[in-house]
Amino acid sequence: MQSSNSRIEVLLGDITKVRVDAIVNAANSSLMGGGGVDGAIHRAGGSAILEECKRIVARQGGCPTGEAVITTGGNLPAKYVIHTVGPVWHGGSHQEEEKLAECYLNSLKLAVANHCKTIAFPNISTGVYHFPKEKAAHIAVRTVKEFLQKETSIEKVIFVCFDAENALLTQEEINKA
Ligand code: AR6
Repeated sequence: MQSSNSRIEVLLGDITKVRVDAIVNAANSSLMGGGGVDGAIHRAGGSAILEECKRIVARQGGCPTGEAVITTGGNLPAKYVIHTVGPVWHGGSHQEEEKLAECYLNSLKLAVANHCKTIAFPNISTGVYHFPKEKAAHIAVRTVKEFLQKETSIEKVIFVCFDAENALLTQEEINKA
């Protein structure tokens, strides 16, 4: 089996352009779209994504922080979008770190349940939600590495970073033993 590190990559760029089985969206609980990567995904993927989000909300209500739901990728090169809701950073004493780890874990579980072999993540919560980037990179990479050690069906996890600082921090975490 390939080591978990060889199945993790960093890419500097736009996640809406990445051809994988599933891309992850840093959404909010309403699932009704927003700014940042959420806005970019809905713009590029078209109305089919929002229509499916509306059906999910009608069924279960919104998506709580740390949880994830899956929709079509619409017009995106990715087959699916996994929408997860990151924590807003409130100083670190409101379970922000646990919730961020749950985002990655629940997204990966949903990917496996939907037979996805390749998945791309943005740097969840590090934009509008102001989670410190270094801490977020540590949690993201640790959670993915631990998951890949147990789950062999995922062939590739790509961290698609929109800024050089996140790309560097994420790569540094991957390089750690
Ligand atoms: N591809 C990859 N990463 C991107 C892209 C893109 N096209 N666009 C932005 N990023 P944010 P959050 C990066 O603010 O902090 C939304 O309004 C961005 O540089 O998108 O989890 C939602 O609706 C940053 O590193 O998400 C929520 O209300 C990362 O994606 C709220 O923002 C996350 O930044 C969620 O806030």
